[in-house]
Amino acid sequence: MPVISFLSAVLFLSLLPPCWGGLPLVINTWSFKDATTTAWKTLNSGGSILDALERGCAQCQSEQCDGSVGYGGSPDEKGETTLDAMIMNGDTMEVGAVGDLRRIKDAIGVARAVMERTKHTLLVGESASIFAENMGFAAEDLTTNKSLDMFTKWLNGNCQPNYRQNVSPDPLTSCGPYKPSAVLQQRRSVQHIDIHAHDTIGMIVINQTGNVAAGTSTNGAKHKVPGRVGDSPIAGAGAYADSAVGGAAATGDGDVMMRFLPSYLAVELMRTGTDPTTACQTAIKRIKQHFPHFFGAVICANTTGGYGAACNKVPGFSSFPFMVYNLQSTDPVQRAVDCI
Ligand code: SD4
Repeated sequence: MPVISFLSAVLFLSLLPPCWGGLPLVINTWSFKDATTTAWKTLNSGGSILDALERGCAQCQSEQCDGSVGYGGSPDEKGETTLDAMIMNGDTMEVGAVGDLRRIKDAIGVARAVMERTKHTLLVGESASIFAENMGFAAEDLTTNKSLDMFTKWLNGNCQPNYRQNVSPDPLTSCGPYKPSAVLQQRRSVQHIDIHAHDTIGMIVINQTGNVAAGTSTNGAKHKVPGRVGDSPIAGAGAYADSAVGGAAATGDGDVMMRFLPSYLAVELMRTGTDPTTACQTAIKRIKQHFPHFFGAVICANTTGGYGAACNKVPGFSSFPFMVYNLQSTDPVQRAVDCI
């Protein structure tokens, strides 16, 4: 290579942001390394972006990543574990998702079946489970000794904390059954997800030619009201992908975050040329304006291989780890951002 073009190549590389490593790229929330590796290997052995996304998230489901993905975690008020998941194809803008899925372990697999084997986008609850069984997914009990133990301790502690408000008897001291209270408080408080029992997997996969898939899998919020569906299976909230731009995925207080469609907002900002880190920060700041104490983080990546993340600083959560796999290393690398 002539000296001039070598120097200009060096100059070009030095001008690139630090969070850049070209394509392909796999990035996911938290330190779920095996999920990253599985997605990367799937992509590099000829699998599609959807295969990589599905297998990466499925890895976390079977490992029960941090107890908050897959079976046997986050029991609801009745002690049952229910699952939310989604997958989005940024080439076709197709989405498949499941919410409040019961008795089926492979939530991301069912989400993909919704996308590929129906004309719908989101199936929920008991009917989603029946759909899954009909599609060949095994029905199993999602309860484990650990989730049973968590549930029993919660019951013995007067069902604290819980997600009820404006009901009687007082949800701060009782297990119900609840009835609507006579007076409705005007400014209702937010029940935060336990930041020590969090960790939805949100993943973005971008192949060599810039095709993007994004998705999520989670068992949601611990001690949720039965029937609750969080942000993870909602397109634009839990994740979003557009192969013209990039992808984003979110984790945290889903009940709050889903009102702001942070993944959609981040992708739209990147569409206008905003770099991934700033796009993620803006999505977090938008929520923070209204809910300063929400717990949450967003990851973002664009089709040139740039990536970034942001999180909201709250007590006990000042930095957010995420995994990145690209051609710059032979293993997935854990990165972290300081929360804002
Ligand atoms: C939910 N967003 O169901 C998920 C939970 C989560 O970190 O991501 N926790 O609200």
